Amino acid sequence: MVDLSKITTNGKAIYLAYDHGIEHGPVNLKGESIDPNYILDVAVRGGYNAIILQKGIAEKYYPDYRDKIPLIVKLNGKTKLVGGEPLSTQVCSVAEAAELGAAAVGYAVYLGSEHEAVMLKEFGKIEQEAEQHNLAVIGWMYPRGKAIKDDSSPEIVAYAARVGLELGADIVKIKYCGSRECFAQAVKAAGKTKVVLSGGPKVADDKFLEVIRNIMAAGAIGTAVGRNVWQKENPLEITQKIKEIIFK
Ligand code: FBP
Repeated sequence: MVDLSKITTNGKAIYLAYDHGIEHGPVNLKGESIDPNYILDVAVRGGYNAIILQKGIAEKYYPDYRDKIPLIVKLNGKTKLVGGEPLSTQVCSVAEAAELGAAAVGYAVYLGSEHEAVMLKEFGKIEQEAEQHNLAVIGWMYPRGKAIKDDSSPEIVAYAARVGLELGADIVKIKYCGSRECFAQAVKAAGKTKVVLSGGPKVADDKFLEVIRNIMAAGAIGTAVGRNVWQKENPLEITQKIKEIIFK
């Protein structure tokens, strides 16, 4: 198994996700969060285990931060401008990510989409190449598309986690399914693949921190969230609160 020590602390992790510019467009990057330097500063000052970027931002901004924080490059992406069944294909190779200084690569699979097979195939290839470069692979395992009635039901979230294990992901990034108990089932389904939480739209601090308490009690290793940190008035304050739960 790949060594995750570069992107974990005592087996636990807090990652800052910032690949939203492509997924959601700048509408979600309100105020200072439009500036990649602002986010990278939050990540460094907040003591994050890694920052998650697409290759364009990594190329232009990460060189100044290379010694300060590990990088996770998200290898595929899609805009929200296309209708129909979700398909996100590779826009960056594993070799390019390694060249950019990545410690790990990420890839989203929209399970249940009519295009699922395309993403599963790419994921398999990425796994193989990442092993050659000694990089960890993080699977954004997101059930989505018209076949998926409820993308955060306990069954579907556990299914997504399990697919990550079956595909060889080192870490899966999954949505919350509503309770500590059901998340524990997803962690169990993921087996030796580690589990991190994917955040979602901004919610009140108390609600968000309760979710983090639940996923950690369920056996997750941490979080890979974006909006619930950098859309907050004080991203460093919420970061501290999240870290107190993850690393306690
Ligand atoms: P958030 O914590 O802001 O939800 O970020 C996690 C993430 O997976 C990002 O990496 C990605 O850009 C975004 O969510 C995708 O959002 P959506 O679920 O709306 O496609």
